[in-house]
Amino acid sequence: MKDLFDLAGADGVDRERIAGGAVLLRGKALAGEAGILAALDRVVAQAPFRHMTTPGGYVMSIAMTSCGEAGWVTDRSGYRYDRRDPGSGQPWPPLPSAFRALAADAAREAGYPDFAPDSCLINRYLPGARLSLHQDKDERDFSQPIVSVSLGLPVVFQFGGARRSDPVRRYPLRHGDVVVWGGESRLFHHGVLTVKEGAHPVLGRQRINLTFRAAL
Ligand code: MD6
Ligand code: FE
Repeated sequence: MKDLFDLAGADGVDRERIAGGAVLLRGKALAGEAGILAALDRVVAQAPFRHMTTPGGYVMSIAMTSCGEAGWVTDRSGYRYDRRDPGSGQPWPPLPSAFRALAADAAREAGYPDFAPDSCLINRYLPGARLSLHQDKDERDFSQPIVSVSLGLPVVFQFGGARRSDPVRRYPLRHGDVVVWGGESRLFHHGVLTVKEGAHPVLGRQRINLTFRAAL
């Protein structure tokens, strides 16, 4: 669905408004790809991916880790942001400068010049993993957007509305795509369909999603 907001920037990145306050920047992460992937390896070496348990007792199909001042965690007691990695008891690795630069640049391009993330949640999907419709509402300040970076295998992103029963639209997300999301759609329901079997030329048999948040 294209509208008047859609245009290609000087860098050739295609901008598509997918809802009020939400913009899809196709291929935005590609220019800095090598630096992002090197930083990702360093974070994961320090804070490995793990499968967390939901408050209801289900083990998530997505493996997660975080970096920044706080990381998103879930266990039997609930969802929250925690300043320490529950796996190690240590603080999370700091936000790499390459991560911070990409998040700030994408947010600015989408109309959020003051985005100051203090957390990056890193999700790893192997083929068969999915994320059911949810709202991101554990952050303190909903005036700040979320910046979401897709790497590796493609997936279909589902984007609904304020109510769970609202109609859902679907957007394919590929390696390097960035979604910036805030304003009137900040609390809209969303999720991803099951990642299909495949092998990405750079990342292999997985999809990685980075979501930057102002959590604390
Ligand atoms: C994913 N993303 O793309 C899951 N949440 O793997 C999210 O749940 C998400 O992409 C808030 C804002 C952007 C997102
Ligand atoms: Fe989310």
